[in-house]
Amino acid sequence: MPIEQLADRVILKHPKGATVEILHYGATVISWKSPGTSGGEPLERLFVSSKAALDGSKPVRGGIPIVFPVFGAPVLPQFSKLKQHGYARCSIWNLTSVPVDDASTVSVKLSLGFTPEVKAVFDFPVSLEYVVTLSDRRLGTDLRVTNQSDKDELQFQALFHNYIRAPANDVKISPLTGKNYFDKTEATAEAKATAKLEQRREVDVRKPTDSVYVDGGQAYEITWPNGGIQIKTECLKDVVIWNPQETIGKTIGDMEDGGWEKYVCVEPGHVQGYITLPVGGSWVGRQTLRDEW
Ligand code: TA6
Repeated sequence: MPIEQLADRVILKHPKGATVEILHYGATVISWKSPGTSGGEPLERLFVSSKAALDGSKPVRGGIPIVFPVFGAPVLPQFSKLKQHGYARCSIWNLTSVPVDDASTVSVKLSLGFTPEVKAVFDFPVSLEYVVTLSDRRLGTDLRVTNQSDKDELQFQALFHNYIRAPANDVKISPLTGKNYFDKTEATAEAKATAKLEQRREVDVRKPTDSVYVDGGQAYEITWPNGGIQIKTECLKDVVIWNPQETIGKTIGDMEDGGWEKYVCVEPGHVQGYITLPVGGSWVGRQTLRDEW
């Protein structure tokens, strides 16, 4: 299956019309098009703001940024030099393996080692490998983290910050009933740190939403009239649901006008607590997105 290598990105093309574009910067998936049930012209399934920088000057506002090794602002002292959401989304990754092509899927692998840029902000030898797999109606992303230290454990968080293209005010997300979550839109630190119980059968984002569901599950359905995306996960116990709505959306510099209306972020990850890897240990977190199942 065709693979196109451009200076700043890799493009995979499936014979049934699906395509995926991955920037070397952040290994950010910036486009996934798939034909859906109609089998017609492939549709874009991800949102990228028209004001997003794609030149490596700042993390991409949209697509699938990779959050590693810390979600949000750093708390642990060893992460103190890192910016919000860590370094993976703002480092240049290398294409390390040619596509694996088995007639129904095509995959590429990008890697990020302990480069001088990473060393400058993170004092821990780690290797990251990211495999993106495209089939006719599915997109898979697998992140492998290996602790390359010869003496220390590695603690980290990881998350796929999926910007799902969808009419935000019509979106419903399930199943999250009965799950505990932390509501980051609360005003005080105490309220932010107090778990709430999700009672809705279907979660919506019709008010500003920034919720961290703990042990959210392994599969999520995001539906809206005439559309939907299903996400299945492995080793990603939590899920974050984010949409800023208009008032906060307007304050985001690289958000296009009205951009908040065009997406919902549904972000599987391990972000409540940390994963601990022994010397030489590896961890893989995986998600598969499926269009209009
Ligand atoms: O995952 C949700 C979140 O952490 C929100 O709190 C929100 O601010 C968003 O990510 C975007 O973060 P960014 O650093 O990309 O502006």
